[in-house]
Amino acid sequence: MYRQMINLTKPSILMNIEQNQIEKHNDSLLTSHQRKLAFLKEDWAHVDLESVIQKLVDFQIAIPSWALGTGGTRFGRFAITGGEPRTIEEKIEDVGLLHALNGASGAISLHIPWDIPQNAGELKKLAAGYGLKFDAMNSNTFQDQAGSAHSYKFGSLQNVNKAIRKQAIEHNIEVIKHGIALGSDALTVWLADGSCFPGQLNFRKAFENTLESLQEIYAALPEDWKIFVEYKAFEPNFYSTTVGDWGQSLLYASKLGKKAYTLVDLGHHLPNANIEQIVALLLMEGKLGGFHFNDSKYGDDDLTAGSIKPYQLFLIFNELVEGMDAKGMNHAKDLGWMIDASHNVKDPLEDLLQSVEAIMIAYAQALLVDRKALNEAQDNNDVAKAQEILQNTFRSDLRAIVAEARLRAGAALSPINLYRDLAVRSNLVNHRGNTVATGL
Ligand code: LRH
Ligand code: MN
Repeated sequence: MYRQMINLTKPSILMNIEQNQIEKHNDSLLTSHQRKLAFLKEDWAHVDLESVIQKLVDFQIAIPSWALGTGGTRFGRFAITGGEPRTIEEKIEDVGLLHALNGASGAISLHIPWDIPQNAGELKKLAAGYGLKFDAMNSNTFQDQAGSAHSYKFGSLQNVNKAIRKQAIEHNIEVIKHGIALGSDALTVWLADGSCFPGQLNFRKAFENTLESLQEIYAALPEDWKIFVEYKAFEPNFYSTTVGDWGQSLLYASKLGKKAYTLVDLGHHLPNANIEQIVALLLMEGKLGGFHFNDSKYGDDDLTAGSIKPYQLFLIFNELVEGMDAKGMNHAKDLGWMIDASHNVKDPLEDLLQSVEAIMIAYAQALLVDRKALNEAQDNNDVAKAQEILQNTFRSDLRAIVAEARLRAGAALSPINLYRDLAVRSNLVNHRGNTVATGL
């Protein structure tokens, strides 16, 4: 059992999930789980399921610190029943809780200044107590901070005003310093920069200012760090975005150097974009850094991963497994796996448990695609056969394999049921009150 139980020593600890509670829960579900698993083992006897399950155990998805409370839109924010984390310590507690339940949420991704660490050493110890590490740090030059000298109304790294660019560069360097103290090894830069009307912006100058600014930030990166350039088609600017698509992000990352990569947020594409093809090409170029998983029907809806387009999520993982194996990459370590979601109508912790489950299922399906047969079908232009191979795996219920990985990691067979059976939310409310978290 690699994960320490949540300890009671810390006064702010409100909710602990004892190992015996997880074991009692698992015991109640074990017979049906083992029956389903035995059925799958028979069905997939031609595959090394043990290595698939081990890959699932090793696969960890970072939880965004800004998505542990209720999200909202410009039209409103309807808080859940309360119990939202008030401090960075309570956010780490909540991610620790998720990790105790599913064994697959072993990292938290912080957003500065929403989560400025006061005592990095203490935080590292607290996080380690839950088996958590600090994933990519996120800077924020899309909101003006109280007391800041300059406004980002007309952009940050692109801004025509050198002093404003300098302020944004210094902020990113500050974020790197926080990350170094926490043991993180990556910086995600998402820029809201762009324009709302034709004529407002000189696109070439905006690109050159942004690149020059990113080069200063890049120069401040420790040798073993990565910088993820996150692209987005629109919002909050609605005519142009200065890092607007994968091509522009790839251009920046290629001009910056070997520590720079692109970051794919699934909700940041124009309608009907073929994201799995984008992923395949960025991976081929060695410039895919990581993901912000979520789902969407229209814009940057930040909905639960796999809740709207589960087949697309599977097709993305299908390209990831094919592309990573082609490069001999380590699935769990060589790319940044993060969720970026916002919860307007669901309990944030339940929503995050569902997102992790959907991602693990898509990964399991991709690991079970018969690559040899698929390559043969592709080489023979046997289109129907190729589709059969993919859809056969997608239509297979592999939940017992994902559950088995949790069981072996010391987590719960059914995280969301245990979350409810232990009345975690009402415990949080009793302890924290009707609190609202910082973040989006
Ligand atoms: C921008 C984004 C970015 C974060 C923000 C919270 O839409 O995806 O990754 O900084 O959401
Ligand atoms: Mn994002």
